[in-house]
Amino acid sequence: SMGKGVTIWFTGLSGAGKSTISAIVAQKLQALGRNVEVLDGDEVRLNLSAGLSFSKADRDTNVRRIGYVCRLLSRNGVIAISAAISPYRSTREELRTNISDFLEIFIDCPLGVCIDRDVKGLYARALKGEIPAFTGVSDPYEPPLNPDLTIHTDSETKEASAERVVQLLYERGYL
Ligand code: GGZ
Repeated sequence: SMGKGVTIWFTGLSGAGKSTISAIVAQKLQALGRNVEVLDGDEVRLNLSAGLSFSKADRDTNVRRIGYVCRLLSRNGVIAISAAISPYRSTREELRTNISDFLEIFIDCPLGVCIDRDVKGLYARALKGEIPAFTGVSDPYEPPLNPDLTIHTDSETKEASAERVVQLLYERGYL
């Protein structure tokens, strides 16, 4: 149903928990009767951004495409959630400028913890040099300097993290 739309922009390393938190937040918001769409980095790269690489230029293109879709959705009352690494600070800042209702949420998890988790085995491969330009290993990640919220997935439960996101939406008048 209708309500004020907003773009929730998660940013963080591979394996930090962006997809997990997004899915829980989406479920909670849907339970409140809101229309929600999640644009997951992984999923987007199979569809909207099929064929893009992990060069800086292609990552920026990917992030701008996701931002464009989020803008269209959120200006029409949808809560649009992005869960892409989006490693570059200035590209994220560009989105904040272009999207009128925009919340940047840092999914902060130490690289060592992401490496230990290594859910998909990508870090092991990246550390062996088998995946070039892997974020955090051989490619940059620029953490936000002034995010609307920081989530520490190594020290709080995913339920508590998701609840803090919902709380932020209440505080900012989107719920
Ligand atoms: C980072 C990579 C790379 C490289 C493949 N660097 O944890 P995942 O597997 O499922 O999610 C990661 C995903 C990152 O794509 P994004 O679209 O979110 O990145 S960006 O915002 O920078 O455009 C990871 C996988 O793709 N993956 N190669 N080199 N992550």
